[in-house]
Amino acid sequence: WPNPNQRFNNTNELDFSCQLVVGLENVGGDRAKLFSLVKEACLAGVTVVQYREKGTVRPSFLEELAVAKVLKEICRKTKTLLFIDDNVDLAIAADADGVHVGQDDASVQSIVKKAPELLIGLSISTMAELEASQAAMPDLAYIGVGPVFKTTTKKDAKPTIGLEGLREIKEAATVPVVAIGGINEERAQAVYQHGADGLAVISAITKSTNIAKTVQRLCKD
Ligand code: TZP
Ligand code: MG
Repeated sequence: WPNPNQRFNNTNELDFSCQLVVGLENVGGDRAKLFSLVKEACLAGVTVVQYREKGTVRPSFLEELAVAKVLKEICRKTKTLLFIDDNVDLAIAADADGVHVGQDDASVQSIVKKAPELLIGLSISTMAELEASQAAMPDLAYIGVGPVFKTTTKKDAKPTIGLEGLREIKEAATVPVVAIGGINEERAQAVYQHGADGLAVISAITKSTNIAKTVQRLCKD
């Protein structure tokens, strides 16, 4: 893959194979639990952590910044990439590695202009969205594709695309494809077999009773 960003001069450092997406709402608002969970997941081999606050009660910018800075410190120790969902200013302030945006968030062009050092991930749910995003591809580190399966974690999730939808998007994609939505240990193999370069999960890890084992089973080696 071409290196979308000068921050990392070695493209081998960019491993988008195994992403934990998580925020306080996924751990009952418990900061200590969030930090211990992320630490355990990083030690177990997660390659990207995406800090995502989407709860009905949104923490303030400063609260999110305090959390993000701790996450950055945890990720730094295991050389895990830290992405921030949506919030470019937070990603800059926390010195995160990247930002993940959806179709309705800041445009890729505006992020590149504002923070050229940030890696960018973009959510794609349909072939039409992929086609509409062609101009942005050279600036993207990866695309998050899904929901592949039904998810109960994201309330406003788009319709599921299934494994065949994933394969169709993968075949047309020119950047790494990270599958998301309802992925668990049992489904991970099928997701890779349908072309995914990596996967991203919330509940498979946040609800796991054995994070090390779960990450081993989820993540391609
Ligand atoms: N985007 C598409 S589905 C989803 C997001 C953030 C939620 C994934 O959560 P889970 O628990 O892995 O299905
Ligand atoms: Mg978003």
